[in-house]
Amino acid sequence: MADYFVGSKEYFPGIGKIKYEGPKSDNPLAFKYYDAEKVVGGKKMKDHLKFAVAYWHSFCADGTDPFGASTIIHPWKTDAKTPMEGAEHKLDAAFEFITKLGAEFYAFHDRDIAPEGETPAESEKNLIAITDKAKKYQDATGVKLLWGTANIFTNPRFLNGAATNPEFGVVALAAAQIKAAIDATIKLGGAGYTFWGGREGYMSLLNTDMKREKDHLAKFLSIARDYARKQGFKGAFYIEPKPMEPTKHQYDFDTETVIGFLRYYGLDKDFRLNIEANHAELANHDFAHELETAAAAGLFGSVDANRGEPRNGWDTDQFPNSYYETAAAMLSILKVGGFTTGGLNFDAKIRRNSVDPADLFIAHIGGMDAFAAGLEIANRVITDGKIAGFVKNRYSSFDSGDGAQFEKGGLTLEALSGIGTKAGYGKTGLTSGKQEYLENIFNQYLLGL
Ligand code: XUL
Ligand code: CO
Repeated sequence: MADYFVGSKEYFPGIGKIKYEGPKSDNPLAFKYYDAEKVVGGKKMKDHLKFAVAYWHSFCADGTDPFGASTIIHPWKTDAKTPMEGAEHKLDAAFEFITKLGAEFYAFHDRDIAPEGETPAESEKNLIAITDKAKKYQDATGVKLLWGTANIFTNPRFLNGAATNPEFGVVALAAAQIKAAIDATIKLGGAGYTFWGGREGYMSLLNTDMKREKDHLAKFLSIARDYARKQGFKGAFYIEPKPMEPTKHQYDFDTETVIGFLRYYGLDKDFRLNIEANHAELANHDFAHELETAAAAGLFGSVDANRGEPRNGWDTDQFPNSYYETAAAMLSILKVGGFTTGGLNFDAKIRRNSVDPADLFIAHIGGMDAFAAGLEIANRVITDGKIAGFVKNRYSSFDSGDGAQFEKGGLTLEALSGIGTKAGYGKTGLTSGKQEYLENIFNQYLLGL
């Protein structure tokens, strides 16, 4: 039996199972660092990293940009007579690609996997038919669904938003999609369900009632949660922050904003964060900053693994390739105990001039290698313990005595001020933060790979 899946037709002929060949390999279709079964820090690489292939970028996006037509030919689209046949071929191509690559998960929007019909009922019927087939393919291959979601931003009816749309009728149509997408996610055993608020924001304050829109968004999320739980969904709900694009301002601006929103509306028991590297950058944050912010709130969930182009102000969704950034991210992820329901979903697309079928493999291989290397580097930082030891010691004055009392809430402002006044100025506070020393240590681990 082949160690990969081929459906009605082989869509990536000439490419077999991608194998680990080590850092010296010059085979572009081999892993240099990602060795799925290798144990790092007590766990296999594949179980740490939980890679997912994003359906929309890999099997739908065709290189179109605001200045040019499509450049990437998808044979699974061109060889189909009807949209449903196209969806079936796309599913074949997706499972062939995912199994050849050796990723264990995938993620999709409803409209990526099945076409919209003439009516909401027909759309739902299409989704049920294709996901029935996806279930069979999952069972046959062992590939799992990291999360499902609904595309409630592409169709023109969502031009003023979905859950935050000023027209009730649009909110109801968004609900029809979300309900069907939740059903599909449950059927496929999805570990999560993601809400990325594509157009849940505003283009102008002059036509916007912000309070009402945010209330509607919270109401929508809470009834979606209630429905899914009633249907037996045990997985995580994710909110994926992004500050802007396509709206001028998106309500889920960044992780800190989402945490405030979830807590204000009492949604923080069920919802966690799906953090995307490129979105972090658009919000003027480091990727690791967003991960640590979610972790500090106990709301870390999953990751959309990609990168931006630092000098471009938009979401370029490129494949991750900075070992420094993946190491910093993996350090934050390991510190919080690793993924539970989440994983590393490649919300990334090949450039429009990457027109060879092999380019899709090469891009994913690079991203998987970057995170595997990041994992090894982060594991060494943790095992060695120098940096963590430094951080622990930096706060040690709160571990006992008056500092510990303060942390416990045992000191009034008068008592605290009394301690400061009695101690006097002296040299208190003139302690080095040792940033360069720590950065140098981090670089030693990076190069010691
Ligand atoms: C858009 C984006 C989405 C979400 C899923 O910027 O990241 O693809 O990940 O809707
Ligand atoms: Co994303």
